[in-house]
Amino acid sequence: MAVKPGTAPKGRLLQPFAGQSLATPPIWLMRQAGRYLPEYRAVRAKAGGFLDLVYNPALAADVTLQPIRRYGFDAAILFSDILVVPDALGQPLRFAEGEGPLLEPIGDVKNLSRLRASATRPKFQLVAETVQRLRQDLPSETALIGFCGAPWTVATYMVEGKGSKDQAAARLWAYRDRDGFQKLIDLLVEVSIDYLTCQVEAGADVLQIFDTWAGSLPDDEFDRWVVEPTKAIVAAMKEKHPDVPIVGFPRGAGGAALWYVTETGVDGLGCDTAMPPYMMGEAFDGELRTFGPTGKEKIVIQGNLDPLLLVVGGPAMEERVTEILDLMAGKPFIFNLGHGIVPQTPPENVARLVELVRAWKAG
Ligand code: 1CP
Repeated sequence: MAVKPGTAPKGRLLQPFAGQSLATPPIWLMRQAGRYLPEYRAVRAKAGGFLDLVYNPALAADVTLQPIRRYGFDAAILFSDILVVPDALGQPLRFAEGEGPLLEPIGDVKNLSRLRASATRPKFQLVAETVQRLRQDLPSETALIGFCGAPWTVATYMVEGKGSKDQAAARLWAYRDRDGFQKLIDLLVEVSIDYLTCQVEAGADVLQIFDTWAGSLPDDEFDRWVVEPTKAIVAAMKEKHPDVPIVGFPRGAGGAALWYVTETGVDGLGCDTAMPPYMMGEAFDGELRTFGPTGKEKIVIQGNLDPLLLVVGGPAMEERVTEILDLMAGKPFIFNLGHGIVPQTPPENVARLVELVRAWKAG
């Protein structure tokens, strides 16, 4: 059914944000479009490079829809990448086969003058076009999730020039020249707000902020580079679009996740694989009530099956899925993984997972 922007009937994914816990929680999975699907590999081969796919609205919309056609998830997530932001700013990105993302590293504050917020328009426009197409082609009950990388995580790639195991280059810069690094973060806050606004205005229903490397910082730095920039993005988005829920995914935040929630004002917390389900359930609920005046006594919890259990499948996966569902019964909850689907995941295990979650009822 064709749906005009802004007129989409609100699907199951949005109900937990309205404070409703469903008998059967909604489900979508991080990286639900990707290399584990043969139909993705076919379109990817046709497109050429990964970025040729991202910047081709017809193909990007098509791969976004692939997991919806196959599994009927409650949400589609825009097919794009968090590194579109540096690319659009003028730090060219490429994906070398089998190597992940490569950018020319930004060594210090002097290089920032090469980046221009005003240069982002043409590439953001292509992403907006993908969102508009999706708004038309998605089933009316399927929510559309837009996203960006959090400034800290995006900065780690911009400074290192690639993925790294400890994000050392960005951490060192932040310690050596706090004011210079702050300039990069401020630029990313500004451009991320723009990028998310573009997606919402084109038809995204929910937003997620991916902070994959939030866990590499000690508490004072976490506050400075994870909490503060995210808070600024959430505040700006709430001012423009108060009805669009925002999920934060501060991967690896551990005990600081509660601080993150109360300070940033996100509506939902994406929990990573290591977050104990008892914290997601009882502890968060109780503590949020004790900490009080966030106006968010209930936040939506999203998570957190280990993606490797989805590779293994069978009783090991099924037991853990039931455990998570039982613990989260009666709470505003969205079933997801604790991180993205990995390429070696058998597609039939994903089908089984969806079947299990859909068959489960709060007892
Ligand atoms: O070869 C291929 O086809 C590319 C693999 C791939 C895919 C499918 C990349 C390269 N990006 C994506 C899509 C993507 N990336 C989405 C689309 C929507 C979906 O979830 O289905 C999203 C939300 C992302 C977000 C993303 N990109 C993050 C944050 C979430 C996370 O997984 O931690 C990060 C860190 C990236 C950077 C990135 N892009 C691609 C790769 C391989 C990486 C990771 C690099 C590294 O190892 O550090």
